[in-house]
Amino acid sequence: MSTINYSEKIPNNVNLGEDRTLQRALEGWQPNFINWWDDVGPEGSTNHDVYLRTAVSVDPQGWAQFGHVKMRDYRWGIFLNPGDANREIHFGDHKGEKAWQDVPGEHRANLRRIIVTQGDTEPASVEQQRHLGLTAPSMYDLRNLFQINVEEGRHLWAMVYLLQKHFGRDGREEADALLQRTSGDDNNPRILGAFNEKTPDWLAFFMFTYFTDRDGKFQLAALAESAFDPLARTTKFMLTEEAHHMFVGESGVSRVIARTAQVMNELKTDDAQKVRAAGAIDLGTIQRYLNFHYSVTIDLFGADQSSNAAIFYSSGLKGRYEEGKREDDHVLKGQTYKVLEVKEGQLVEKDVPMLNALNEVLRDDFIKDSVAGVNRWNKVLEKAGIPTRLIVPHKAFNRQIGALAGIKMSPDGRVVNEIEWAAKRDEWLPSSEDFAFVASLMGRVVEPGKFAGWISPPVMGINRQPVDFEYVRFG
Ligand code: BYC
Repeated sequence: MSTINYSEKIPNNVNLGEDRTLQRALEGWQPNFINWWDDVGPEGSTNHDVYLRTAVSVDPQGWAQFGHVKMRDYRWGIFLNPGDANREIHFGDHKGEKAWQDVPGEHRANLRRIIVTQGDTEPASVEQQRHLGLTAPSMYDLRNLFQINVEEGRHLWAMVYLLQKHFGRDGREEADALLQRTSGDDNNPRILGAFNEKTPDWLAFFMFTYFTDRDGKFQLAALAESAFDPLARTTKFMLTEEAHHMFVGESGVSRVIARTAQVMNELKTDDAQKVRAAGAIDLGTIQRYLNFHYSVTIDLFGADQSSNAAIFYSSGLKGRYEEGKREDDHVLKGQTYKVLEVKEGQLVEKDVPMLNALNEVLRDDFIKDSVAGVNRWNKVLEKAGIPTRLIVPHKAFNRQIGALAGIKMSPDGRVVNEIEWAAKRDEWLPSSEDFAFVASLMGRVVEPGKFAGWISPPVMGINRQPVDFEYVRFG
C-alpha cells in the first residue's frame, strides 16, 4: 500500500485527509495513474525539470505557482471552486430547488456517463501528444506542451475524484477504465472521435489546442452550470487552466502564420512550393489543417438533435454556455431552434424543439468563438500585406456525427458528389504529402531562446520570464 501523505502530495480543498474511504480508493488508483503516465505520457521526459505552473489552492495567488519540477512529481491537486450553501438550480425542471451535494439516484447513470465522457478526453489528449516533445520548435514551446499535459492529468484527477467520491464501486471501475482505454486503440479506443485522431506534428498540436481545447471550454462551461454542485465547482476551476491551453493554440498558429508571411514577403511570392523550399509552412497547408481540426472538433458536440441533450438539460445535469446570462425561461419547453438537415441531397433549415437541439446551440456558440480567433490570425496576414485569408469551413463540411454526416460538402458550402469529393479531398483536407512536408520541418530546437525556422518567437515569455529563459532543464 502506498504511504502517500495526501494533504502534502495532493494539494486539495476537499478535506482529502479526513475521508478514509476516498483515500483508500485513491491509493489504489494513484500507482496506476503513474504507470499510465510512464507508459503513454510525454516520451523521454522523466528526468526533465520543467518550469510549471502548479495549482495549490483556488485563490488568485494559489492557483498559479511557478517553479521547476519533474512532471512525475507534479502535485496533481483536487480543487473545487468555493461553494455557496444556498446555490439553487437555475434551469430545467428542478429550477429553484437547492443544488445537489450528492448524486440523486434517478440521475446517477446519466451523470456518470457525462463525467466519464469528460474524464476520458483528458488522458486521451496526453496520449495524442506524447511524441511531440521530441520535435519541439523551442524550449518555450516544449514547456507549454508539458504544462498542458500535466494539467490534462490534473483534469483527469478532478473527474476521478468525482467518480470515486460519489459513485461507489461503479465509480472505481470507471476510474480504472479511464486508464485502460487508449487513444487510437483498435480494441479499446477513447470515447469521442477527435480523441482517437493523431496529433502528429506541432501545427496539428496548435490547431488542436485552439479548436479542441475550446470544445473543452464550452463543455466545461455547460457542466459548470450543473445542479450537481461538486461537478459545477470542479469544472469552474478547470476552466481557469483551459484558458492557457487555448492561448498556446491561438498564439502558436499566429506565430506560424507570422513566419510564413515574413518568408512570403522576403521572397515576394505566394507560391506554396517556394514557401516550402524556404522552410516555412504555406498558407494552403495551414488552411487544410484548420479545415480538419475544425470539422473534427465540431463533431464533438454530438448529434444536432439529441434526446440525451434534452434529458441532460431538463434534469439539470448540464446547462447552456453562460446559462445565467440568458434572458429566457431556462426551461425551454415549447421553444424551437433551427438546425440543418439534408433533403433530396440539399441542405435545408428546419425548426426543431429547442431542448432536443441543445447540442447544436452549444456548437453554434463554439463556432462564434472560434471564428473570432481566426479573424485575429487574418489580422497577422493583413498587417503583413498578404491578401490571402483563412476561412472557417461550412458547418456541414467533413462531418461524421449527426444529420450532416450523410452528405459530402465543400468547405464553402456546396453539396458535392462522391466523385468531386474524391478529386478535391486533398485540396480541402491535409494530404499525406502535407503531413510528410510538415513532418520534415519538425527538427528539435531546444537551446534557450532559439526557434525552429517555421515559427516566429513569441512576444513574451511565461510568467514574465524572458523568452530565452531556461524553461526546461534536461536531466
Ligand atoms: N465521437 O445523442 P448524441 C475536453 C455518440 S473536450 C464519437 O448526440 P450526446 C478536452 C454519443 O456518445 C470536452 N461518438 O450524444 C479538450 C452517443 O452514443 P450512444 C469533453 C460520439 O450524449 C482538449 C451517440 O453518438 N466533454 O474537455 O447528446 C483536451 C449519439 O449522440 C460523438 C464533453 O464532451 C463523437 N464526437 O452528446 C483535453 C462533455 N458525439 O449513446 C480535454 C460531456 C456523439 O448512442 N459529454 N457520439 O452509444 C457530453 O455532454 C455528451 O456526451 C456529448 C455527446 C455532447 C459528447
